[in-house]
Amino acid sequence: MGVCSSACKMLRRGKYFFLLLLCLSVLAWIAMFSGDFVKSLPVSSVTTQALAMRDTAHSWTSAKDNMITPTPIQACPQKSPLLQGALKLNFEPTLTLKDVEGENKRVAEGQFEPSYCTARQSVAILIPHRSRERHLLYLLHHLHPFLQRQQLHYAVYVIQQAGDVTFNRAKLLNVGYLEALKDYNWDCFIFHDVDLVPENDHNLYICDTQPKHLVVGRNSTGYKLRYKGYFGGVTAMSREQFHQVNGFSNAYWGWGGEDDDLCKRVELQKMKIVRPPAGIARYTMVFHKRDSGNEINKDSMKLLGRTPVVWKKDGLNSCSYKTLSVERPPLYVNLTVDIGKPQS
Ligand code: UDH
Ligand code: MN
Repeated sequence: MGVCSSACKMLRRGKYFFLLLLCLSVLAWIAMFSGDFVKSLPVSSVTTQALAMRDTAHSWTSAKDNMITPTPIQACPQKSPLLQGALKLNFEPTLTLKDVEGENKRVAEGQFEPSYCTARQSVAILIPHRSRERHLLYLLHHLHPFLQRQQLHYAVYVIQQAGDVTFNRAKLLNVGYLEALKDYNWDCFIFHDVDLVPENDHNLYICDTQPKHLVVGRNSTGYKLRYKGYFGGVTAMSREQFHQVNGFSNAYWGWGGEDDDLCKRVELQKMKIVRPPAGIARYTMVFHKRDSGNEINKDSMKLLGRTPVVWKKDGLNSCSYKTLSVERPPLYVNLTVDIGKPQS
């Protein structure tokens, strides 16, 4: 009996140990296949390709409205794992709109939203435009993948000035801001020349606590800031910042001055323009000559002098225009507007 009892004890202990092992492996198996395990993986450990596969485009009655997307989704990481840094740009003369649409199947009506995480900001890109179709094509070709790698919820708006009256970049951008807000309560606005293509996707198209100037350098100026205080080309302002300065002046017809005027408005509000590092905020400007209908504005100095006096009543709150059409092809919202003509 003495011999048997110690052997039996050993056997019984072995049985309990085996049972414990079995329980542990069942638990581990359940955890492996539950959604929580997948969700708790850091985003950066999911491959780029897998992220791209899970992206979807959303129509205007998007995920947020009709709850198509399963919730909750985690906020996108501070730094997107999809960024590539310096980019190789290409300007193929044979590129067509169909090609660019084919490359961006997940963009619908100019809009995109990542489905694997909640974008940190919703951003409207506003492009003033008239008769620069080739430049627009090159910009769309580069900008859509660039913005998707930044994991933004965004939409691209092209604001077309109808007719052949002198061009007014600033007023078109005011119109873009007002019209885009009818679609969605965008957090951030990027005011974007059609011919400037960003060279590095670390140049983030998001808004800061201060107005942000994104073009420190461009190929055509030897990658140097054009002049101290320059605030043109591509700028980012939050919905509130732009509202606070009453937007752009509507009074600048022709080339020049409207960006300096916006800079003055920002300074009058005691805001401070910030810029990303020069090595990142680099652009290629597609070569072009001065457009007819956008001659140098000879009144710009005079107008700049009166900015502190008139800014409160010349801007978003006095921007009168007529929307002629709103089209929504796959890659952008196409607004055609009659913005009137210079007073004289
Ligand atoms: N724009 C148009 N159509 C026009 C005029 C202007 O779409 O007819 C828009 C477009 O978004 C453009 C922006 O307004 O990028 C600014 O105009 P711009 O590109 O003509 O201004 P920039 O300062 O050039 O680049 C000024 C004249 C260049 C002369 C070059 C001679 N060396
Ligand atoms: Mn230009």
